[in-house]
Amino acid sequence: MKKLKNFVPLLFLVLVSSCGTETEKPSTSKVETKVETSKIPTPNFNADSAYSFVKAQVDFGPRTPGSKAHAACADYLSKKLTSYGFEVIIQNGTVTTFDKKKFILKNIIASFNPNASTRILLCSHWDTRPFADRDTKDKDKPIDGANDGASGVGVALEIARQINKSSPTVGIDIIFFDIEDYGTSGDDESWCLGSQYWANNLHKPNYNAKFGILMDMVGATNAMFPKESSSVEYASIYVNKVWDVAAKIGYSNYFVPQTRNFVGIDDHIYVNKAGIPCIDIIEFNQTTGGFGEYHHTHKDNMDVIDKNTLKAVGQTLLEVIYTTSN
Ligand code: AHN
Ligand code: ZN
Repeated sequence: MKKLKNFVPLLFLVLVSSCGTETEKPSTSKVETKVETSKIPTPNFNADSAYSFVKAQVDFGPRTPGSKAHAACADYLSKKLTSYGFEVIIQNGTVTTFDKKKFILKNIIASFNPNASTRILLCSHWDTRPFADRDTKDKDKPIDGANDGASGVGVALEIARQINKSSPTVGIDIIFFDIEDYGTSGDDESWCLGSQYWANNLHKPNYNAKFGILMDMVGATNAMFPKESSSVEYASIYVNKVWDVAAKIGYSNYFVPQTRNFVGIDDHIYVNKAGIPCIDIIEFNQTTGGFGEYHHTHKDNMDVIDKNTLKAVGQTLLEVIYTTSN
């Protein structure tokens, strides 16, 4: 009897402790698996597809304000985004260019997961410069704008295609700004008419996004994207986030971790003025100390577009999107 009395609590203790370890272990590993499976894997950015989206725009001809190609391309972009599950609106507004011409601009604005409160804004301009003022010949003719315009839009369309196949937890907005490239040097406000119009007339009252990423000239061979100085000034945490992600997935040869002061004016300035921290991924050319040789010349055609560069930018942005949580 005495022996049994001593034995019972001992047995009880053994049972309790073994029970404890048995229930603890599976529950810990259950939590771990749950965390792992709840992370949506980052899709694989398809550079062939992005390239075809760049080419489709160039095939319309130069998308200069007021042209048939411009109208047809607006229709194409809005239909593409709709087909990828985005709610699309076209913001129309009348603007006057530096040479006193009036145009009705079309900002193409698309939302995925429209009810998600944490949102990432991707943007690019989709118009083409109507003159090749940095060329030596045919300066008054419009350019193809394969890199300056079509490349950023092409990357954004491929991102749209991928997120439609596997929805991220955050909401995504895409804005293709119009009439960015009808400016004249020395007059900062003559550029970026679409983004200026949007900043003064938000498409939704109190529209907000956690941060924005502008893509400008993101398709040329061996492009280098140093950190652009206005982006660092306005939104350094997001510059560092994007460049760190690029380094982590092996693209620091494109996303060079140095700051360069070389842009001055671009659509991200007006997105920042609208209260959304926005960075600019824009090519810096070491030889010219500014834009690439093709910039605002007839060389800005499909020959400058390189799938490896589209891939580096697109995969980095997909990784940013799928590692941002609500
Ligand atoms: C200026 O040339 C002043 N800003 C560059 C904005 C731009 C034009 N990006 C592409 N084309
Ligand atoms: Zn330009």
